[in-house]
Parts: sequence; structure tokens; C-alpha cells
Amino acid sequence: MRQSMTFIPTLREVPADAEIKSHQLLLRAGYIRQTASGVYTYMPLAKRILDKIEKIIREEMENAGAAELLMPTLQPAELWQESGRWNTYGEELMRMNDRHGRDFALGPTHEEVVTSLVKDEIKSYKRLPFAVFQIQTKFRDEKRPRFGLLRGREFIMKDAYSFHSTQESLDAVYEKMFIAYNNIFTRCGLNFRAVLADSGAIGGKDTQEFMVLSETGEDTIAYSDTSDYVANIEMAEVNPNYEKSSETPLPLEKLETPNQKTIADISSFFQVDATQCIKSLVFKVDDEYVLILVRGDHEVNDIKVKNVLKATSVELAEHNDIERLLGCSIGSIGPVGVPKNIKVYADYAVKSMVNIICGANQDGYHYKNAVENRDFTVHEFADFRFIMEGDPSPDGQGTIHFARGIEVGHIFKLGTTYSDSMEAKFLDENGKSQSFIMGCYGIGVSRTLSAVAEQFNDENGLIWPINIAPYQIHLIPINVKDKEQLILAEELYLQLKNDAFEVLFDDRTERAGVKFKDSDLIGLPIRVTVGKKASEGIVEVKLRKSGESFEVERSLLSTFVQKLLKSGE
Ligand code: 9G3
Repeated sequence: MRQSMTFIPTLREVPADAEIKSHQLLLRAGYIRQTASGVYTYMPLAKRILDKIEKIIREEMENAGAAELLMPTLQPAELWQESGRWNTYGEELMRMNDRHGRDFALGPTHEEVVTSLVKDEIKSYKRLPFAVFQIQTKFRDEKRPRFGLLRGREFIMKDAYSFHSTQESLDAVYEKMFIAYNNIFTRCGLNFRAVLADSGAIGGKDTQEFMVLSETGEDTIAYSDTSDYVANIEMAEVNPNYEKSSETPLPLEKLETPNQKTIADISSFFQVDATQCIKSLVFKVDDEYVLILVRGDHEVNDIKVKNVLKATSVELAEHNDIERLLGCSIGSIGPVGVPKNIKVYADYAVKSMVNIICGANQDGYHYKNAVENRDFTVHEFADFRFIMEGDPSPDGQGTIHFARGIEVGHIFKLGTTYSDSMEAKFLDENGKSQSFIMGCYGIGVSRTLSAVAEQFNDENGLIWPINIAPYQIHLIPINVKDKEQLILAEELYLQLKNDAFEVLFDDRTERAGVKFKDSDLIGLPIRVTVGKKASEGIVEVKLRKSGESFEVERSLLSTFVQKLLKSGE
């Protein structure tokens, strides 16, 4: 492609509202342009990358045995009413009406559509298992779109769905998808981890997220420094064996603690460590109020509260609820003397505490030396806290450290969540009607492009891995007014294309400095420069990633470049 004919508007200055490197560089290098908040045009260079990522995905989905189809973006509300999600999703679900006033959703995902499709077509276990996938634009009206393609309101997703008559069959396809995902992200050149994750609102149990390690990632992953344990912090379970306190239980005391609200206030007021105190939080779980206790230096993980209490909604109680229920403000809550109708749950760490400092459910007062089972009863102990750096790894090997990641893929063992709610059934070998067992598997395709840009760049611009670069070679004559340089460059352009290389030919009449700056910004893996030694038939080959450069005689160029591409430059 001749650069004078394509559409790559590069910018010198960094756009103000782009906060992270990939967003800045994709804008500056002419890969994307914003049409509205969270809505982008993929410019020609980005489109070529998307096509390459999609090609890799299609090959791996084919290997995993999934057939490609394309479902509609317009989804009738009836399907979402059947699954019960029309009302559980709020403003994030983009809705519209057609000319007859009928309700539609712009598809954020396709569980409802695909389950309804399969329900009408598949009746017997003999047709199972099977899997389908699509690569399609999705709509989610994010409250705060940001970071360019990383969190957009319109984005490209590959979503696959598998249907099974048995759990074993789902396990087998899940495993194949797991392998396919590892291949996809490896072939895209990414440094990623598959992490144990929480299945979130969509139900099902085991799920794994594919996280691209990046300081600007929105997700936090907890990993062990000596084993291969790695999990999303939301679900990372905590090692429950704490050593029991050896203190002898002292008599309970109620003390005046004027204006002492936070754990920091209390631990300095009593001159004790936060580990001697407990945090007591009132949660509204579905429509019941409960008290959750964690040790003073720990944080409550509301995802775990939801999972342990098998709830659909979990939120912190409002100020006035607490006043009404306990007669005190948030900083004075404690487990002693809590009304019977409020169940008390506690993190395992609390079980090993004695002589606890906690709120007295009376503003301005705290208890000292509270002892569980003497002064307050715990309905159930469980793992309610966020794992922390320095905790022992849950698999018993090594210590937990944190890293940030960008979620680019997520695979789920859905189970019968959707087939139950939508009554999608098949007849099993005994002629008994059963709900399909399902799996679903997503990849953020446009997000993957951004994640690669986030992971591979330097102060001069983007650095695309060979497999997904828009073009393999950036061919640059230094001075198109120099006859010899231009003629050699044109000949090499033809020769390289004939040898099946993908070439971007910078035939513009710009100064050399501008061409090199743009070339570094755009980030193609191999640059061939035609300059002073054109008369000797010598060109310079330079690698974008390492900066290494070589002088190559024109007749050897194709072989030389072929070798570079094979060696993964
Ligand atoms: C919605 C809206 C946003 C959503 C969903 C539904 C996320 C929703 C979860 C999934 C699960 C998997 C198939 C591919 C892989 C991910 N955000 N999820 O269901 F209505 Cl507005 O999408 N779906």
C-alpha cells in the first residue's frame, strides 16, 4: 500500500483526554479516531490488525470444533424477559424501540439469542455436544468509557457457546477452549496469565479470565511467588488456618471513645494493633440485613459475601438503615448485643481472635476484650476477605504478590443457568427431558488490539508483534526527489510484494525526519530504508523492536527479510 494513498493521520501532540500509553499512541499513530465517547472508528491500520487477530481466533475456534455463525445485534426484549435479565440489567443495557414501538436491546452478549436458537432446533442428546461462535460488535453503555478501546461502549467480541448433555462433555470442551485461548493470546504475542475468576452475575461455577499483565490494567491478580497459583483478587480464596491467640480471655469492658470512628482511630486510641480490632459492616443481602465481621487490617470482599450467602444482590447498608437497626452510626457498629434478627457472619481470621476491640452499637463507645461465643455469637465463619500481598498462597506454596492485568478473555462453565430460565431442553438417552448444559467463551477482540499496544511500545511509539502487525515492512526512500532512490524503492516495492511480503511504501514527499518519526510511531516490525547507498544497490534494514540495523544488498533483501520474519525478528 502506498502511504500517499492510504489514511494514516499521525499527530505530534499527545491528546489531552488519553490517559494511558496505548490510547495516546493509537490516536497519535492514526489507528483509531473517536466518533463519540467510547465509540471509535478503526482506521485502516487498526482494521488490518483486527483482521489478523480475528484470523488467529477463527483458526483456533475451528481447531476447538466451534462453527462460526453471526447472530443479530438487534435482540427482541422478549428473549431477555424470558431469561429474566430485561429488568436486572440497568442503563448498561442499550435499549431501543422499532417503528412499531417494540422493545429491543442492542446486544451486549448473546446467551439469550443463542439459547433460544438452539432450543428450537436441537431436541435430542444425539445432536450434542456442539459449539458455535461469532465475531461481532457488542454494545454496553458503560458509565465511564475510558482508555480508548479498552473500555468502549461499542466493541468487537468473539463469543462462543457450547451445548452439552453431560457435565463431563462440558468439561472436555472447556478444556479445548482453554487451550485455544492460550494459543490465541500466544500467537498475538501477548504476555498473559489464565487466572481463576468469579463467574459474576451470569451464574455458573468455574471460570477463568485471561489477563494481559499491564500496570494500567483495571483488574488486580494475586499470584504466588513460588507456585503457579494465580487468581483474580475478587475470588482469590484465603488460607483459613490462622494460629489461635494464646491470650486468656479478659472481662468485657465498655469504654468511652469520643469521636473515634475508624480502625486507625481506635487502634491508636487503645494503643493496640489493628489486628486486635474488628471491622463490623452491615450489608443488605437480597432483602435481609446481616453483619459481616473481619479483622481490623482486612477488607470485606463483597463478591465473597455474595457467593457465601448465595445472594443475587449485596450492598452496604445505608446510614439510616444502620441508625434504625442498631441505633448508631457506621463507625460504632459491633457484634455485641446485636438484635436477634441480624445474623452475624465472620471471616475465619476472627475465629482466632480473643479480647477483641469492637464498636458497642452506641456512638462514642467501644468494647474491649470481647470474646466470640461469650459476648457475641457468629452464625457462620467463612472466607469473607480480600487476599492481601504477603498472605500465604492458598495452595500452601509461597507468598501472594499482586499484579495488574487487562482482561482480554473469559471462559465460563455456565451450567443450566440460561437453559433453565428459557426452558431449553433436550431428550436424554432415557427419553427424559433435560436442560442443556452450557459453556460460554469470550474474547475482547478490539480490547486485545489495545492490550498489545499497551504492552508493546517505547518512547517513540508502537511496536507490533510480527503476527498481527498491519504490514510486515515499512519501505522508506529518504528523498523521493532523488531519482536513484525513488527508482530503487519502486523496484523493491514490486519485488517485495511479488515475494508475498506485506509492504507499506512511504512514497510521500515529506522530509526524512518526519518519515522516520511516523515510522517509529506506527510501529511496523521491519523498516527498509533506501538512502545514500542506493547507487550501490545497498539498503538499510532496521528492526523496530531491538533497533538493530543491517546493510543488505538489494538482491538479498527478500531472503534476508524472510529470515528475520521466521526468527520472530
Ligand atoms: C448485559 C450487559 C452487560 C454484560 C452482560 C449482560 C457482561 C453480561 C457477562 C457476559 C458473559 C459472557 C458470552 C461471552 C463471554 C462473556 N456484561 N456480561 O452477561 F446485558 Cl449490559 O457477557 N458472555
